[in-house]
Amino acid sequence: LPEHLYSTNNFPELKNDLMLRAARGEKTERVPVWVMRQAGRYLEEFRAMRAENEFFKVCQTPELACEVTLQPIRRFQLDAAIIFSDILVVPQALGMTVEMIPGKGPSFPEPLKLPEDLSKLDKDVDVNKTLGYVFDAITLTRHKLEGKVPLIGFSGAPWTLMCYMIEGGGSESMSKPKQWLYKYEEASHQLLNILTKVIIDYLVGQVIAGAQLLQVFESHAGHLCARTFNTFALPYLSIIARQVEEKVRAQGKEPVPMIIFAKGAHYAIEDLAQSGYEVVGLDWTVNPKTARHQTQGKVTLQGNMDPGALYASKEEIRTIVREMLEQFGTQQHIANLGHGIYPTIDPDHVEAFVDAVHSISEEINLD
Ligand code: 1CP
Repeated sequence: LPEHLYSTNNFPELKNDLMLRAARGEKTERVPVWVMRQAGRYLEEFRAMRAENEFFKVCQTPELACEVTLQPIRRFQLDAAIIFSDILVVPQALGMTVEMIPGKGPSFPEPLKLPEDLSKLDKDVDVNKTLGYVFDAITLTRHKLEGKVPLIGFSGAPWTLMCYMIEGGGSESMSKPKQWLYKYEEASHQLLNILTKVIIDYLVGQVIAGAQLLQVFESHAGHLCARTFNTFALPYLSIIARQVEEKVRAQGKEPVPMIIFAKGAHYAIEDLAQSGYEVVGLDWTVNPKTARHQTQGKVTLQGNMDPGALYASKEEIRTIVREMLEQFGTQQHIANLGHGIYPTIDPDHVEAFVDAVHSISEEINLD
């Protein structure tokens, strides 16, 4: 590929800044919309790509990751792209093996079992060496997007990554990492600190590479309670927001808006609104009006249609979107699903969702 596509100095001018304005709490003429897991298995062009390439090979090859990132942008009037990668590239950077098993999901052949296993991690990872492929994918994608929409970078949050590193994969209960919280409190904090450090470097690197917003996925907040969230999740999330901003500035760059999506953290919405993030993502179990009341205009809210609602008819989807937009109000809102899209969703229904957000939010704003 030509050298200039890996240069961070000459990005095309951004033509659609709705997401950025909404994230900063500025006025928008309509509600911006993107979809968690908008690049993924519900798209046939993604499945075709995956049939030819192993999952982490797609992540590790900037041209392939860029292509998959652009697939939903070509189909739908989305207001942001999200770089194609996975939260589990961070445990890989720390030296752990992660495999993606078809039909099952991610699997760690050697998960962490006891506190002494922490010594096996490469604690002083240089993210430019271990995760430079993500930075290259981001830079390339910024060029290929031609300024159409902004590009979101992301990372898993410390507790969520700790879950996978100890549990060894997805789980109903996350009982193994939860045992660590109650049996090995000190080692838990050691691990969370190791993760926080690399996540900060990783997110800063993404901004330097060209990411225009950042989302932190605390996907397993729902396995915690208010007490354990306040001890093992929230302090690290706050440090990440603060230090990413500071370190981006120290490198002579403008900080970007940050989104925290803590799935299942309905008990922590007030605290999350004061944790240093511009945007708080809500899962579909949260009542938008309650969240507005709890956050008092301090942050922009993102979400939160039930991903299952995409199984409804297109007419019904419009009705559900209208109700959602009326509940949120059309300012300080970024429309999204309340979690990732399921692989069995019809792409035409995604289009119906996106188009409904556009037309209905514009209509409400004109009233
Ligand atoms: O074979 C395949 O193609 C696997 C499916 C798949 C995809 C498309 C996985 C495995 N990861 C991804 C991409 C991905 N993962 C993105 C891409 C960008 C986009 O949104 O379009 C993102 C942002 C993620 C983030 C991610 N990975 C999260 C956080 C979001 C969430 O869903 O809460 C989590 C928890 C993961 C772990 C993971 N990776 C893949 C799966 C199936 C899982 C979940 C495992 C589990 O807990 O059961």
